[in-house]
Amino acid sequence: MFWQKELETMSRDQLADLQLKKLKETVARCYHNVPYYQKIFKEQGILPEDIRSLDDLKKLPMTKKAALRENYPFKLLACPMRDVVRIHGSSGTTGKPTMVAYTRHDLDIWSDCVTRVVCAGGATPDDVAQIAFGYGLFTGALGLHQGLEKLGCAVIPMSAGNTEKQLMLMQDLGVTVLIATPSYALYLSEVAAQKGIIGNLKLRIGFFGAEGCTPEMRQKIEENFGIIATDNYGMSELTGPGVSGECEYRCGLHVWEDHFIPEIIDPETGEVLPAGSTGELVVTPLFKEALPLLRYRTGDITRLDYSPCACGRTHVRMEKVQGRSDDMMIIKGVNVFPSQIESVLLGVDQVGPHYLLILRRKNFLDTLEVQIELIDGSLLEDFRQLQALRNDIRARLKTVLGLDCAVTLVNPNTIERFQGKAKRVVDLRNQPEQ
Ligand code: DLL
Repeated sequence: MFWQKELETMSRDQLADLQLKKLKETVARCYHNVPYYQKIFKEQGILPEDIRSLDDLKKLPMTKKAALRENYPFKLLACPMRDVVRIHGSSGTTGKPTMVAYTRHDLDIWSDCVTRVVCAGGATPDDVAQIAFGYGLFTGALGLHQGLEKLGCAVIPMSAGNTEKQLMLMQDLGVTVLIATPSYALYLSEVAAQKGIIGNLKLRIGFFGAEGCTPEMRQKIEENFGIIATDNYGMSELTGPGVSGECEYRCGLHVWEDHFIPEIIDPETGEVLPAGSTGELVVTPLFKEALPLLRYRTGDITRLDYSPCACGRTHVRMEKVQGRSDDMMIIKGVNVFPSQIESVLLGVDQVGPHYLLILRRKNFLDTLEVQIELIDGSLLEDFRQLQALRNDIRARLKTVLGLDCAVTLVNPNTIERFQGKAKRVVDLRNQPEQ
């Protein structure tokens, strides 16, 4: 189902014309209203009039998260505060959050983008949607909330946590659509199975995002719940969820190109890479009045596929995010993404999907310990089998990563579960040796 069919299926030529028009407006807005950008433009000798084609995008400076931090809270605002109607902030981490602001127009476009995502993934006004993202500064909950409500779903603003109550409402209210991080969805599915209530649920679609999810993890959630799980992507600086989402063919996430221009760059050199290359996603939003950003470096690693999609949408598809460039662990010189490890672990029958990656430094050398829960804890009593399983996992990891890791098998239900974004990497390398 389409939300804005004309816009979602417009020809690539029309799309390019629209992008250029909106890019010129965005650049002018940044130049005239945001001293930070005006200064850079002057230093680099660029004027808004220099943007005559989409190719001229390359002339524009890229923006990093540091710019938002340095201009905390609102020095990058391009409108008077009285025009701002909503404020969100980046989730988690330490220090001051990165604040983002929206005018009424920004909220309107944002919610349309999210409605496109949920329609593409199969939601309809008949659905009852439970939102298990935390409501607050995080854009996930209110973002999906607005989009689903705009579509006409019955939205339950449950927020994160309180797993028992989540499941009770899912059962009692006949919830058909679940919104959560994949890690929390997995946990919910496990608890539902333990309680023997899966058969009572009417769940049919999951909209999972805000963190990565390997195909293996997705399959596990789908099997547990008996649903279709779709992936959607976004980040607060770009607006929140709704930057891209999967259609029914699930062959990449359509980026709403009438509102966002995506590029792929080499994260090391910043050079724009040719179509089809894997690299860091850089996005220029084209509609933001309150906080316009030019060529924002997302830090997320993916690739773009411009080939036509069977659904009829003409907007480019981005591959599932492989990880963040700053997620990448460099261990003994080897580049390792947590998602690679997750794929290996989920291919082993005897272990469950909950794991922890612990990085340590011993004698100036980095080591990686992979802790993973056994499905059957009684295996811990059988030394021989345990050893064989540990060696098997170690060998599989070595084949994929080219790296020797320590594997620790632990009892079921001993590794922490997450209600928001999962934190699976524990980096102890800068702590005294242990
Ligand atoms: O996570 C926005 C969002 C909420 C997207 C709900 C989808 C659903 P932030 O908190 O600013 O915003 O975090 C943005 O989360 O740069 C990615 O690294 C990661 N991320 C978001 N969606 C996905 C996804 C929201 N589908 C950061 N797959 C981004 C992988 C994702 N990573």
